[in-house]
Amino acid sequence: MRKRLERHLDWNLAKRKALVTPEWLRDSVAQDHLLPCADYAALPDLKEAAEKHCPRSTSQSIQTPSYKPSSPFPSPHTSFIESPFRTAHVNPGPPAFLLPPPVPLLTPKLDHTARFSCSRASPLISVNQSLCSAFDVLRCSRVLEGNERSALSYARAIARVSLTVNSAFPRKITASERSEVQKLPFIGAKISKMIDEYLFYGEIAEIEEKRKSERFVSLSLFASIYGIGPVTARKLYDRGLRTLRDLEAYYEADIGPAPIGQSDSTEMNIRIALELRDDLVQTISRDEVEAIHSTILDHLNAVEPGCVSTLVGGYRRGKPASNDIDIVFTHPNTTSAKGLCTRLIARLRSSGLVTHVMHLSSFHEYNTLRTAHWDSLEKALTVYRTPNDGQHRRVDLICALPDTYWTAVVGWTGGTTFERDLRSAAKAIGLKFDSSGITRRRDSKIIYPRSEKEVFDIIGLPWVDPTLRNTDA
Ligand code: TTP
Ligand code: MG
Repeated sequence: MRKRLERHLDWNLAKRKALVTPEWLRDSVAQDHLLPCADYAALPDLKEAAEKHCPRSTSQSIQTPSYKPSSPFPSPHTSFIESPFRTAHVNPGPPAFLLPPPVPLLTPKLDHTARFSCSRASPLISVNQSLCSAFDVLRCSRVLEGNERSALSYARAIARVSLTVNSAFPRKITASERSEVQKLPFIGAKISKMIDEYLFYGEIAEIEEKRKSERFVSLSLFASIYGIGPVTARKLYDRGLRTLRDLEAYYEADIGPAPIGQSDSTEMNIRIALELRDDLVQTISRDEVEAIHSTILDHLNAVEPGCVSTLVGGYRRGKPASNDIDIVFTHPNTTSAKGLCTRLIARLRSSGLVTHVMHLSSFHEYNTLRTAHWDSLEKALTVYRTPNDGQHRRVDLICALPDTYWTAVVGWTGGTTFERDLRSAAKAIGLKFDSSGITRRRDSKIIYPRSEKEVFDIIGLPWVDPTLRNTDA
């Protein structure tokens, strides 16, 4: 109804657009070209406007791939870049098996009460965001203190309360719903009590105290430096260090000047991270993520034409700003894919785009005698320097073999609890999932999914769009 529409959109603006129903998009995708809009006008009064302003079909079709897992590799191709809130993102030509899955235009209804978070829909901003952020203080504190078990409880509670209670749609937890929440898996007595306290007072005393505690503040600060984990953070604290200044003094005294190029020791990485801290603490906008991805791809395709890549990590989950940039890439030809990361790094370094390589690991062959996967991904954790303004950014480059491309994409998209639950869900049906493949436990048979959707199918999970994998606070 016009009245209803006008609650959201000015009528004059509506008349300047082609306002159509979702069927237009669905049918256009199905027919692989942009259909005329008039028949899909959102309101009869807007039919004329829809016709007038309809985007015209160009010679380039919609580029939604037809999904043919067993197709051979056709032509070489450019990369595909994620659009923020969609899954399919294809430029012409990738080999069919490396194309993303057809986009489910409507995400199938996911069960908010499912045990594993990888079967639930976890949007970027939770309806219970401040409660999640509060629990995250305790989760971080437990990680910093080396109490993994307790940290896991809070991580699970966050993933649980982040979306909803026992209802069809995400809803803010209210006093009337607390008993429903408290029945959910992973919401034990202590967390229940905290939820009560939060509902009553709007905050949780233990968490507010923790936020202010000197130990928590210092440990968090130390652990924010790349290379400093909880154990080192505690050691530094025990030596009497409290501030960034203390840290700088300590590492400068102990280690000497920062090296250029690849650093092999953790201490060197810490030294570099401290030196570049002002740049590295800045978050990276989506535009910048895309620009850096695009530059790296140009270099990648110069090294080996025909590569494909996906921007993964928080960017893919729709985060407006990321702490680092994670890129998974491969080449359809296994031989060309091997060693690609090392070759790319050599090129990026000689062009001055990569200033430091914090870690570089090469492929390991899969050993069938082991039930655990060897890491068959080639990884470079780097510092990238933007050519325009010389800002340093953390960029993780993950090169997969074509067979492990989709498990790598799923494994590096996150979030952390989503990934953990994905492994648990796989284990529950006798499989082992990690970024470098899926193994059947009983006979170590390796299964290589031919698409991201197939990863979910094999593990028996419903498809969850990347933007709904934000299980962490
Ligand atoms: P991160 O880059 O650490 O986190 P993020 O991208 O979700 O958020 P941000 O960068 O903004 O802080 O990790 C991305 C994903 O990659 C995450 O799901 C975990 C996975 N991962 C690994 O599998 N191995 C690793 O060594 C790291 C660092 C991440
Ligand atoms: Mg990241």
